Amino acid sequence: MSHLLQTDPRIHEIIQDETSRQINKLQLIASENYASPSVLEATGSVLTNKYAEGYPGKRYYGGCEYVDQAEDLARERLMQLFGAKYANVQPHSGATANQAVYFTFVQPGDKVLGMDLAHGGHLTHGSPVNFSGKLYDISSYGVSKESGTIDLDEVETLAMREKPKLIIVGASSYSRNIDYKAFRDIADRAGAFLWADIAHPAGLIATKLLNDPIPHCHVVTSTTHKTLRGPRGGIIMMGEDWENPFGIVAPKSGRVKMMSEILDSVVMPGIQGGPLMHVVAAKAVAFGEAAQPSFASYQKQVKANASRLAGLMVEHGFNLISGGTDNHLMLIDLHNKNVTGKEAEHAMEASGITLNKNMVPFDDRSPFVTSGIRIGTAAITTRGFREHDMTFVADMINTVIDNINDEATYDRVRDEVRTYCSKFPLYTELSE
Ligand code: DSN
Repeated sequence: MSHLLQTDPRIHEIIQDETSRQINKLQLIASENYASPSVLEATGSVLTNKYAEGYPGKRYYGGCEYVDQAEDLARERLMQLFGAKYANVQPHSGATANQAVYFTFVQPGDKVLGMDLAHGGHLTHGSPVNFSGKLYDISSYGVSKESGTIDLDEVETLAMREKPKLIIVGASSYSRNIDYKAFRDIADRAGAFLWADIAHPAGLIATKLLNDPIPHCHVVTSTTHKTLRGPRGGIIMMGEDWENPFGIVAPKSGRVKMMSEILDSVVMPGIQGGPLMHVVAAKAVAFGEAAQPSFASYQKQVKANASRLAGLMVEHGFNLISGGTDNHLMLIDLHNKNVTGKEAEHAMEASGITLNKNMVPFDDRSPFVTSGIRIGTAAITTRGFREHDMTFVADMINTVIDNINDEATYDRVRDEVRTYCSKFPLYTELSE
């Protein structure tokens, strides 16, 4: 950072402020984590200078001998981690990885069935404000009002009625284990491809703490920066490679192209140009870290922390959608506390606790207000929080909700949070 301090003190200051924010506040956003110093180092490396359109051994630019090695390592490590036969590590983001799946498996106007964003789905799973909702004929399933869990009967009814070409399974605020095999049975009966988006639980799936989608889905996408704890980015995987069923052949030989070839060409040159090779290298670092025994222990702790925190929140009288959690997150309906998601997010932020407002299933408020909050344990577990620390986390959240609009409470909680966080040093080499 010494160069930046000299050449651009304003940006240097902003980065230092953000570092302090991440260190001194409770980071409970379920889609965030703290990447390791090694991941940060690779992300900030000279690989950012290299253009490498194409794939290893088949680039449109010279000088790719080293970035080729980084991309090969990233792909090999990722396939090993998830037991996949195909991986593409170039998507700049989860949204881009998802776009590649749409462009590979369906045509504009085709029917697609995905989880409703308001019930826990993802923006790119058919929201009307996203390209997915604009380009495709989307039907959405949700959770049961009674149980708060995915209503497989509804999924099956919709699938058999709509006969979508593609079914998407995966969520951004769903706290339960997903039965990918049941989804595959439904997809087979409806004649649909099945695609799992595991952006949120990827780390827990890689360490076998949740059901494995790879054997049951035609294609799997993820981001790399949530529970997987890598740099920001996207990935695409398949458990098997197979000849494409769309009649796409190689121009000269007439050979039927494999799905891997089609997915690769949809990512580049179809959607993206030059891959971000510094990020690809950082993905390789993260996948290497995820293969270590310490990563499995970390994921177990993420899950144990979420489970303990969920239990404590219930004891404090909070209403958890589905009653608890199997993964790293929980979704809380604040109706019984007479607080909106927006008010809660604001109050928490003022108190040194960072989380996000979130729609709850069957919400009667807009996405800008919402009736819920989402809490995740991936980041605080990285910095060393254990189950007994969840008592502090639950008590602080409960205190703020019980004292909404009381600035004195916010000030007191913020001081307590800062003191508590100081017991868990983080990024010591990056702080001033
Ligand atoms: N925006 C990400 C999240 O917060 O879950 C993915 O949808």
